[in-house]
Formats: sequence, C-alpha cells, structure tokens
Amino acid sequence: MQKRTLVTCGLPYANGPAHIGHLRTYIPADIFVRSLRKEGRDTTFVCGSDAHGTPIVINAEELGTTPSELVTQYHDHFDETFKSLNIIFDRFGSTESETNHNRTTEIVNTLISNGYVFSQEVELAYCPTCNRFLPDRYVEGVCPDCGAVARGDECDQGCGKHLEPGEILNPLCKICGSKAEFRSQEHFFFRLSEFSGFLSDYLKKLGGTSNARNYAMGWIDRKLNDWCITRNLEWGVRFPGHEDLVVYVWVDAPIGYISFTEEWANENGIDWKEYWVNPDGDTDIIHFIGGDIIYHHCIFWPALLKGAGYTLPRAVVASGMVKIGDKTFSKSRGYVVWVNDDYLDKGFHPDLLRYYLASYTSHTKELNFSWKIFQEKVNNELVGTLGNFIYRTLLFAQKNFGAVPDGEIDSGVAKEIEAAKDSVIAAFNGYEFKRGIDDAMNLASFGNSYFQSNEPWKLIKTDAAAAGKVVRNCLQIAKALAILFESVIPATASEAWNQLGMGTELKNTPYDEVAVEIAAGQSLLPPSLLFAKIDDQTIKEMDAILSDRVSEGASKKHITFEEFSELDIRIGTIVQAEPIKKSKKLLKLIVDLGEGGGRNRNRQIVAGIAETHSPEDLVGRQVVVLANMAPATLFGVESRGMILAADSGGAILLVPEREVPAGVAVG
Ligand code: B3M
Ligand code: ZN
Repeated sequence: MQKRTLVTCGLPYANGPAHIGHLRTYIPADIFVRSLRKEGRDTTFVCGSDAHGTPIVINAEELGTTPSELVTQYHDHFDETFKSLNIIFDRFGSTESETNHNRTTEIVNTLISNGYVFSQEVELAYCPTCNRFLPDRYVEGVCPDCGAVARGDECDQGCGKHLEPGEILNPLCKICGSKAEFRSQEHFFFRLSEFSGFLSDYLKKLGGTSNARNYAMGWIDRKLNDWCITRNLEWGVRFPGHEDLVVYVWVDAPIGYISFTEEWANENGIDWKEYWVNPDGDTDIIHFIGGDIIYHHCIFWPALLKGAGYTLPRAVVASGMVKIGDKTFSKSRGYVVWVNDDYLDKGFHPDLLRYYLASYTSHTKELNFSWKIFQEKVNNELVGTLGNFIYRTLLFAQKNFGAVPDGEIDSGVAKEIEAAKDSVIAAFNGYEFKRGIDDAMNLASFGNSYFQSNEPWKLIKTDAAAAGKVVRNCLQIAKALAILFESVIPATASEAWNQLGMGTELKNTPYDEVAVEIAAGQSLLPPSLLFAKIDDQTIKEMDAILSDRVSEGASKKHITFEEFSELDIRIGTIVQAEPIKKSKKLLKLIVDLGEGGGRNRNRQIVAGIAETHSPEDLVGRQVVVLANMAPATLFGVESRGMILAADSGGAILLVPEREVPAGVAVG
C-alpha cells in the first residue's frame, strides 16, 4: 500500500497580522502538498493558530482585551489570509479548541503514567513590585550561554538556546522594569535527559532539510536537561490536577498537529489514529517550520511523542528566515511587510508573491525581501518568459486556426517535457523549490526558442500544415507548463488551462497528463495576458511605504525602565545666554545644574532656540536638561547637554511647574 502523507505547517501565534516572513514556510508547504497530490499521493495538510503563551496574554493586557477575544480575531485573520493566497489547508484549527485541550491533557497524563514527569521545587523569577511570578516573556535578562540580551524562555537575539525557567541571568520584570528576584515554587518537568540516546538515533534518520537535522544534532552532543513543562498562568491548557498551572505553550502547540488531524478526520469519517498512532509506519508526517523553531520540533516534540507512544515525524523542513531590505525582520523597528496592507490590499496578485518567495533562493537560505527584485522577477520571468510564451502561442493559434491544429508532437519536444516533469517532481520532493521552479521556467524558455526558431509566422504563408504542427507542439508545451506551474501559481495556471480549452479542473490533473497529447480540434478560448508588468512608479511607492515605516519604527522603539534610568534629566537654571556667530538658530547657554551637575555644575549647552527666544529673556529661567547627552561641537562651540523643548512651529521650552533648586533630578 502506498503511504499516506500528513503535512503540517508551524502554527502562527494568533497575536498579530500575517507578514511576509510567515509565508516563507506556508507557500512552499502548499506547493509541496499540491505537488504530492499531482503525483497521486494521498496527502492531508493541516495547520492552525497558536492561541497560548505569554506574548498573547501580555498583548491582550496592553490592548485592554481578553486573550480569548484577541486569538479569535487573529485566528480568523490568518485563516482568511491563507485562503486569499491559495494556501489551502484541509483543517485550520486553533490550539484553544476542546479537541486540543483534551488531547494535551491525555498526552500529559500518559507521560505522567509512563514515568516521564516529575515535580521539583525551582527558583523562578518573581517581581516583588508586581507580586507575581514572571513566566517566559514576562522577564528579560541575559543568556547564561552567550551573554546576549534574552527573553525568559529563549535567547532570541543570540545563540537561539531555549532557556528553562530560572536560567536567565539579571532578570528584569517586563511589566514594571523592576529587578526580579528568585523565589521557589513547585513545577513539573519532562525527563528529556532520558531521551538523548533515542534522539541521537532518531535525528540520524530524520528526513527533511539538513539545516534542521544538523542544528538539532548539535544540541544533542551536549547534555540535554530535563524540561520544565508548567507555567504560572491563567491562560492555556491546565496542568492536570493543578489549578494554578498551565502547560508550557510548546507542549500544547505541536499537539495541535494531532488535534487538527483529529478534527479533520472526524469530519471526514476517517480514523485519526491511522496518522498518529501507527506502528505499521504507513503514514509519513512532514513538518514545515521556520528555521527559528528547529529545537522545539527536533528535540522536544519527538521526545514527547516517543514518551506518549505516538507516531514520529519522518521529516522536518526548515525554511531560512526573511530579511527586509537587508535588515533583520523586526516589527518594532519597521522592517516588516504586511501581507494584507502592503500586498493584497494594494492589488498585487497572490501568485506573484508565491512565485517570488518560492523561487528567489533555496528554501533553507535567508531570503532578503526587496520590492525591486520582486519587480525584476515578475517582469522578466513571469511576464517575459512564461506569460509571453503562452500568450504568443495562444494568440497565433487562435488567429490562424481557431482551435488546436493537427500535427505530430516532435519526439524532442516530448522528451523535453518529460525531463522537465521529472526534475520538477524530484526537486519538490527534495524540498528544492527554487530548483523545481527554475526547471519549469526553463521549459517555458525552451518553448520560446522553439517558437522563435520554427518561425510559424513565416510557415503559415507557405505551408499551413507545417505551421500547424509547430503550433500544436507549442500548445503541448503550454499544457505541460500549466500542470507543472499549478502548485506554484495555482490561479494563473488554471487561467492558462482554461484558455487552452481543457475544460477540466487543473488542480486535479496529475503530472502524468503532461504526456497526454492535447486534442487536435479542441477549441481555444480568446487569449488574454496572464501577467502584467509592474512599473517603476509602483515599486517606488512600495519602497516609500517601507522606508516611512522604518523611520517611524526608529522613533518608536520601546525602551525598558533600565534604559530610561540611564537618562540623566535635571532641572537647570540659565545663568548666561548669547548668540553664536554665523548661526541664526543657535544660542550658547550656561546652565547651572547645582550639585547634580557634578564638577562642572555650570554647563555650557548649545540650544536651537534662537529663532524663538532672545538671550535676555532666558537668563534666570529654569529649564529641563538632559545632562548626560554625549558632548558635541556645534559651530565650533562645545555643548555638554541638551535643553528639552516641545517642537510645535518652533521650540517651546519645558519648564518645572514651580521653581526648584537647580540640579533636581527628573524621572
Ligand atoms: N506558534 C510560532 C513560532 O514560534 C509558534 C509555532 C508553534 S508550531 C507548533 O514561530
Ligand atoms: Zn514587575
């Protein structure tokens, strides 16, 4: 019996809108699934939204809503966005569903009865100001391994290590900025350390991309620690028998893969256990994930499955991360391209983005998103090569024959088509999406040269049958292209299929149909262009949206209380003020900073207030001064501080509500 395949995609957190970075995983996974189905393989594709974890609770608190409302909103958002991009799951569930709560509880109970869970008192970050424990993202500090700034459960900006509760150094409370202390509490641990030997064998055989395997093996080489699987939170799946604890999000999130399969199977009268509790090994489970969550999928997850007696995944396919304009993706810094606001709502066709993201670079490499390259690829490849070939073929055929003409298919053409089909299938099966798409595009280039070198526009004047033969060969190539490109650009390929007068569903057409000769006499639809060129002006506008966001992002970066405390802001009294030669805008001030000014209590500060304030009016006034501004020289005058002012049609000085001694601190 042929194996069934279950393909899953990492679950997006239901905590914010979809961005291009998300699609790097979902588009290739959708291509992969469509391609397997074209090979005739029984394939199921599930995904869903991840409803739990501290970022969602924190975000809901900040927005004044409940986690439940927040995740419902973003669940629907992702569901719709994926559909708009023709990423079609058999089931798009939510980890908050009853099925997932039940399945998680069952698995945790099984792990407990199999002896893989133990309890232990642990020292956890606790905020004395907020009077609460600080799980995961509620705490920020320093990674004990590499020294980078890290969040409670992950060294996200440094080595990528998963951090256990209590491991982070110098923890600070994310809510109020206080220094956290450590307090002890009973928590529950999964005996991950017992799975080292198993994982080391398992990873050697794991399929998928080598980046996933290699990264995970690197961690196995060191000692694996037991894994704390409970958290002090209200929101999540309750840890059985403990009202004050939920399971860590990385337990119930991957269990979502099982629950969503269950939900899909139940709806379709199928037994979900054939997929997940399947000792005969006739199901292949393949996970598509982002390169930042390899540890969770290649270490935690197989160990949990093994411990609870479930089927182990056969492959993990990890995509490279997306950069935006050469900068690391960052919402807060503005390096982000939103799928809806910046792409779909601007009227771009979903297929263009599918094509660009899957074919720009190999799946495991970093992808640097650029509107310019997007434009080049669309204009040169989709418009210039693929669209051009199909359109000129159809136009010529329609004009001169009105239907598919008679004529033998050249063996050279048939060979070319067959070879393209084989290499596309092989490439997609090896998760080499770029290579597969390039191979398909090469068939379009072959078609263009075939058309060009056979000159049917000349032949038609002398030998209509010979011209007809060339055209039928070109139509055969066009038919093959529609089939080969369906998984990548489903909507446009179907459009081409219809124009060829095929009259069937392209989606359900197997790869083998590339060899079936297009029927002579089949009537063709009036052709229309499949793709339109993107002009320079549009790209300029898109780039401008991005750079505006980056400059906004720069001014809106969040700072911690600690960072704020580094600002030395004080009240000063202006004791001298005079113009600066050759400058219309600047004044040189001497400001008394009292004791707070340290050794140089009379500070020389250059301020850009000459257009709004005259020197005589300033002497004796109190102002707010940033005293530890880095020294600078302006028009040859040294400045050691900054006067704070509101900028509203000129400088409006900030002043204390009533007079205070010079040097009093602000904060
Ligand atoms: N929700 C999103 C991420 O870390 C996280 C994935 C869960 S997959 C089971 O990329
Ligand atoms: Zn706090």
